[in-house]
Amino acid sequence: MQIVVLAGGTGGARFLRGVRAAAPEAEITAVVNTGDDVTMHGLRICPDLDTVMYTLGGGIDEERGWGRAGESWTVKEELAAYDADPTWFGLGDRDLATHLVRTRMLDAGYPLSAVTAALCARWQPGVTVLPMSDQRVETHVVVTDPDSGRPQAIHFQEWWVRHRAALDPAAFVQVGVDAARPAPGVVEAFAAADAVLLAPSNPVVSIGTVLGVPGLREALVASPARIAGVSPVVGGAVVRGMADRCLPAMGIEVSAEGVGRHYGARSDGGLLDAWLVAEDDAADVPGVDVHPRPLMMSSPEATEALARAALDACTR
Ligand code: FO1
Repeated sequence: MQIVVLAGGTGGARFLRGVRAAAPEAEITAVVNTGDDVTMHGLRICPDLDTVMYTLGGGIDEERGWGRAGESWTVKEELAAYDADPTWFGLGDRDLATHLVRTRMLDAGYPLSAVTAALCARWQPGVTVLPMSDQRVETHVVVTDPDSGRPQAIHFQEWWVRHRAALDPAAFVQVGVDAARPAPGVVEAFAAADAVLLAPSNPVVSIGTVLGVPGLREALVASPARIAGVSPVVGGAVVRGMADRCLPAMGIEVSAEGVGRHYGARSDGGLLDAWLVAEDDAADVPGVDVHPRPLMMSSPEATEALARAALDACTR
């Protein structure tokens, strides 16, 4: 069985761990958001690719949901001692090795997909981890500058990490997306898929960014597989992350129904054949099979059961 999962960071990575447990014999391909990527201190950092790789490879810090377990912060402290900006972004000592290897390979001319495969050779995630694109796409957030009162665009990481998403986002812009194409293997994976899953990742800055890569959405909806999504919103609130800060900026209601309607019914030009929502969430999404299921990934067993329910919704 060939399964393709569109994923962002922490929620997407945990969901992928459940898919791997639910379908141990399947060939699983993760198509991962790279819009969060950023260059800091001269190093290329790919948060969602790393979160997927570490989570599936057993290196993730489970409590933070990003970065390495058993991390130390000596280099970060030394950088701060030099007042070397940005001091607000946490670069762990172990995590730095990933960025050093990635940056060296990128500088040598390897595409991001090849770099990711090389890094995954160490971590053995058990799924194929593909960046959405080999071309750089960076999410920037348009906010109102507190001093001048004028709109300015800041990198997503500055908005999310430095400002904790407190600055109201007027818009999200994917810088570079027009020149981007799906990474090698992405279109092929959709064409060969028996099931396609949208992880409970941020519908705007994660799933939305992946779908914004020219040609990717077309390849997804042309897949012979059924497409099932998992709501990242439970009971009108996001389970984790900052989707509730992003959805209103796009005019999307912060509800399972709102996100389901945003993705839309595949039969009506949208994405979904099926939509998994929490058992207490009513969601009327015309043209889409809505399945009330336990959505909280509160344990490996619960996560596996959720993944199995999503796969079942694809094989109906
Ligand atoms: N998130 C934070 O809240 N604070 C940080 O200092 C931080 C550093 C960081 C470093 C590497 C990395 O791969 C991820 C990091 N993240 C941090 C998480 C990151 O902002 C998010 O994982 C995604 O970009 C949003 O899903």
